[in-house]
Amino acid sequence: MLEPSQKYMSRLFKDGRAMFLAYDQGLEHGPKDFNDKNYNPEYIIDIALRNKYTGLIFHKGLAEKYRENYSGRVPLIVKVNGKDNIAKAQAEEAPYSPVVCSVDYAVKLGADAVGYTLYVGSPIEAEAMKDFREVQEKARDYGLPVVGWMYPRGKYVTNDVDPNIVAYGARVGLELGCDLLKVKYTGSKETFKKVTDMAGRAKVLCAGGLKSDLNVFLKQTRDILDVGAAGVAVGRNVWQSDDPDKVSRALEKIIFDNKSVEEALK
Ligand code: FBP
Repeated sequence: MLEPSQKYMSRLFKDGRAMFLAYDQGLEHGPKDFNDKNYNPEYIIDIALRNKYTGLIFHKGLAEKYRENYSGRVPLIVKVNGKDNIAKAQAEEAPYSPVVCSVDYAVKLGADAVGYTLYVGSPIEAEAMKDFREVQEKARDYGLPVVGWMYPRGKYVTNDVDPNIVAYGARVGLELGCDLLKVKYTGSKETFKKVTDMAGRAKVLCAGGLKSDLNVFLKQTRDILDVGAAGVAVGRNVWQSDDPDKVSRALEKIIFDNKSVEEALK
C-alpha cells in the first residue's frame, strides 16, 4: 500500500477534521504536568469518551493497561518513539527520540495510526530519519496512517516557532511520507498559512502547547482552521483545565461546526 487505508482515515476524521487528545506527556515531560486528577489515565480517557475526540494519543504502556476503558470507543494513536525529559541539556542540544514500540506491536494494540516525533534539524537527525523510514514503510504495509510530530529542535534551531522553521518542519514531514503533521503554532494566522501551504496534501494538526487563556487557545484554533489546518492534537490546554468538558465542547463547535470563538463559548 502506498497510502493510508480509508478504513483508518475515516475513523480519525469527521468531515475532514480531526480532534485528538494527546496524553504522551507522562513520558515526555513527567509528573510536573499533572495535578491530582489528570495524572490518572482514566480521567483522560473519560474526557475523550464524553466528548467528540477522533483520536486518543498514548504510548504503548497506557494503550496496554487501559485497553478495556477505551478500546473500540475512541480511535487510538500509538506514539512509537519517545523519551523522557531528565537529560534536558542533552535533549536541547541534540534531541533524539528512540523507537519504543514497533509498528507490529502498535497494530496488536489496535492502533488506528502511529505517531513519531522527528526533531528536525537535530545534529543526530540522520539516525532518526533512518528510524522513521522503517516506521513509515512498515505502517504502509498495514495501511496505518502516520502522524509526524514535526518539531524542529536542537542547537541549530534558535526559535522553534519561527514560521520559516515550522514550515520547513512541515515540509520535511510531507517529503518523508507523513499523512498527518503535528506542528507548533507560529503565533499568527498569516504565518501559519505558510505551514499549511508547505504541508501540501499532508493534513496539518496544531499542538496546544502550554496551558493558556481559553480565549487565546480557541482563537488560535479558529485561525489555524481558517488557513487550511485539519484540526488539533491537544493535551494540556484540555486536561489541565478546571473544566475540560467546556474546552472540549468549544473545540468541537469550532472544529466540526465551523463556529466562531464567541459562538463556541455560548
Ligand atoms: P500539548 O497540547 O500539551 O502541548 O501536547 C502536544 C505535544 O506534542 C505532546 O504530544 C507532547 O508530549 C508534547 O507536546 C511535547 O512537548 P515538547 O515541546 O515539550 O517536547
